[in-house]
Amino acid sequence: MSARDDAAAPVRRDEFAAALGPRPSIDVVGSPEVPTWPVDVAAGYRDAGYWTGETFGQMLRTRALEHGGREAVVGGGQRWTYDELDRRADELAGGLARLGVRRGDRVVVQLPNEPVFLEVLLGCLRRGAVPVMALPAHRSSELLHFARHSEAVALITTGRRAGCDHAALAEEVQAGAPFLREVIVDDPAPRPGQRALDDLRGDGLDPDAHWLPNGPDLALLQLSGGTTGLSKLIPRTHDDYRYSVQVSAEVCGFGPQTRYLCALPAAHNFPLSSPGTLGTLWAGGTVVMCPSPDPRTALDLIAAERITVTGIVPPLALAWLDALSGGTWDTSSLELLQVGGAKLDADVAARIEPAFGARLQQVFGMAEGLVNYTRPEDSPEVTFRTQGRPMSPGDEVRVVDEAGQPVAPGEAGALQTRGPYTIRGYYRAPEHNATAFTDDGFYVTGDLVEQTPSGHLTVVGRAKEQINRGGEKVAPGEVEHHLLAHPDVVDACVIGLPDPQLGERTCAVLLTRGAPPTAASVRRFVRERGVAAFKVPDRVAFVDAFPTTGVGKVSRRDLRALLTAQLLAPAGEPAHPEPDVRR
Ligand code: OOB
Repeated sequence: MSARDDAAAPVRRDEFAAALGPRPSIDVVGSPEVPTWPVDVAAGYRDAGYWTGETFGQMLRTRALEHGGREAVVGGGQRWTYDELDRRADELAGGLARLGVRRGDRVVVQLPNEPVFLEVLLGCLRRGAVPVMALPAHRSSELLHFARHSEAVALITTGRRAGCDHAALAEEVQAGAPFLREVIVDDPAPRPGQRALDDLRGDGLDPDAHWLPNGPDLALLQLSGGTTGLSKLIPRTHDDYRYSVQVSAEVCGFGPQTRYLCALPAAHNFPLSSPGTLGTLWAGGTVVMCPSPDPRTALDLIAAERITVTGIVPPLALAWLDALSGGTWDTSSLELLQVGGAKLDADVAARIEPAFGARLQQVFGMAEGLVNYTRPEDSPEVTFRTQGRPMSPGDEVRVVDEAGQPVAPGEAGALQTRGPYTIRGYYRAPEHNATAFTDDGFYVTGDLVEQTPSGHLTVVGRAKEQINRGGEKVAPGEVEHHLLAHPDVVDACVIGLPDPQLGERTCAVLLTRGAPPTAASVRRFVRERGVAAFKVPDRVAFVDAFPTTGVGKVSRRDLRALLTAQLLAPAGEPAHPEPDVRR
């Protein structure tokens, strides 16, 4: 019997439950495990019209009814209209239902920048299954964590892409995640024990279509950059995420004429919702999926597809600027270039408009919620030097000192925020939530900012132990955990060092027993533990002892100063004491 026959056989719900053995819990939104907004606050957001109750499944259907024949998504040689995307989402939802994937069940999704990403995402959202938004760069250790922590019942991934065999990766995850019943691969010839995505397509509508999600339900689980440990999962509801998509699209002037190039990994909050692919679909525009953000691929697509807007991180802005200065590309269709995810240098900001012939917009956002944009009416000074202002009138931001008291206007302080699309707690993380959120529900962002009288924010530093590697976030604790598993390593500390391209690069500082291993072997060791390449330390340094703080903790600040001095020291004048910094 083929997998399809098996799935199509009528099964009673009670039989299903018995046949499947242990079932992961269905989350109760609003429980301590899945925190949500207090009832009166939620009512206020509904009264204000922020939350409409419309789900993403409904949003797509409405757009298909309005713009059925218009192009919705392009990429990988395919062009789908709104009608086609809507039909595909229906079929996917139906396929998931036939596999027993219920409303509220978690599904880890790891797909490349191809139209299938939106097909699967919208299929899950229509079914009410909750996608966990993995990036293509994630490897077994991250995927296992997502699957276990969310008790995912399914993993949807691709075949071989960019040198990675995702189906083989999925096999590893399957072996270590007890609730994972289904591994679905976008490949016509799946491995034994896995299922082809095609099996979910083409069998028509969701047989349980009456049992659809509602506005307050969980829509998806975004990923946090993390600080000390593994990524936290970020519970976003249909109500809050759809609102963030809508207000983003409005602030950025998206409409049916918008042609958005999705150049960053599609699952990330920035290209997904700020306004990104979902904002483009909300506005009835066209999404063009860009398989790689390298300048040649992206600039070729901008010209060929008459792209009007795209969003990138600062290192890509530098790479694209460099390419433009050395070659000829037609960027005349581009109206808006969004740059965010990490701090954009003001001088680089000033080069964008002349080079691209497009307006620059700075975007300072976070997967937990708050998104700030610079606006068309902002002066060049504000556009170049600030990271924008909050997008919604419902956003509350405060800038506080170490005692939690508001700083004087214009002074630097820690940014805290709450509002109609900023979460009130991470998913299944009550202990962490106790410190990441204040008693009155503000998210402690870990960013140090200055606020202008107009409400614009300039990011001036970070209070959190996170490294921002050109927009990709690295949690030192997560990498240290892998380093400590190395047989020669006694202690490890991962820090960020300044870098002209990426803003920061990672450096693993190690205390070893015996002769230190080579930097290359340490890097290989971390890679082979199954972590995303962007978390593998860029540099490895060895010390005889760590500088410590008054209470005996490793002083990351001193270590950073020491290694930065060493990097900056002219050749032949090593800083003292001399750490052995190797690439
Ligand atoms: C975006 O989201 P995440 O969750 O990957 O990272 C959030 C953190 C912020 O807390 C801040 O530390 C940093 O990334 N960040 C910026 C920045 N944008 C984000 N730091 C300085 N300047 C900026 N423009 O990165 C994200 C989510 C939605 C839209 C845009 C970016």
